[in-house]
Amino acid sequence: MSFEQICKDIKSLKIQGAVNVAKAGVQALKLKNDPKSIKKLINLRATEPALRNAINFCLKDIKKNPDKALKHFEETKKKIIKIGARKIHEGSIVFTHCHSSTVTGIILEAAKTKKFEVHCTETRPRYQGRITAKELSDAGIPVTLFVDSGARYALKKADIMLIGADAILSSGKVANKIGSELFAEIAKRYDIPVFICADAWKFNTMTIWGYEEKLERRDAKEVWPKPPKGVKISNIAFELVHPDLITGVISELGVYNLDGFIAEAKKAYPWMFENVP
Ligand code: RUB
Repeated sequence: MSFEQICKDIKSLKIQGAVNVAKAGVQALKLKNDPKSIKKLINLRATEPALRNAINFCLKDIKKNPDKALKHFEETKKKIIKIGARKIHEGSIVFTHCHSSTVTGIILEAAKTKKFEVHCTETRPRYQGRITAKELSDAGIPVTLFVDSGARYALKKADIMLIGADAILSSGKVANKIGSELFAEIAKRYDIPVFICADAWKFNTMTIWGYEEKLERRDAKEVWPKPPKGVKISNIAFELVHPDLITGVISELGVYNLDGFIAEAKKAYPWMFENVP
């Protein structure tokens, strides 16, 4: 695939989910790594520190590091999946939102030895919940898809909420698909543990230095192609989940609360913390 095609597929969400976006970004970087192309890659989607961290890592040694970065994502995914699968118990109901390859990986792994159900929300406006529902149902896992506003019904009987992450900030807040905090609040009300399942390269170290993680705003036409004149449309792709709502982060470094996760990330990937502005 060409550099331009990869960029187009990331922008249009044909390639979606933070890890897939980061991996595709690394493939694109292998094709073109001049400053203009790097800038283009980094700005394809806001709220994607895994992509930015992967690019920074690759630029340290452009010959060797792109393959190392791809290997990183493969190996960490395996670890996260193993750890995460232990959190799913026989006979339980797992709630998830949107499509996170990390979460579906965990669910597929758990389904090798346990029987349980999945409730997922459709994820307006781009319906990534359907990708989740199809992937899991194709694997023989019982799945029920709910409209987003049916999340309370979906969560009421759930035992665990597993969601992915696009960005983890120094404040402990986690950016994930719009709706994530709303649903985490409902989960808290019913005492359902909420786990963030994420590769530690999703930590935005620049937030330590006061920079903000921008939340992507997408085209209004995704929500309503031809709205009546005068109707304003908000199409914010992500929202920040408050750390109070998060039981733990399941990453390749283990299961930790947000502070523990950040401390472990610092030990494991010191290079990520080197960019002091
Ligand atoms: C996808 C989304 C996912 C995270 C994590 O949003 O919010 O939960 O990216 O995914 P979009 P993964 O469809 O807008 O990219 O675990 O695969 O990195």
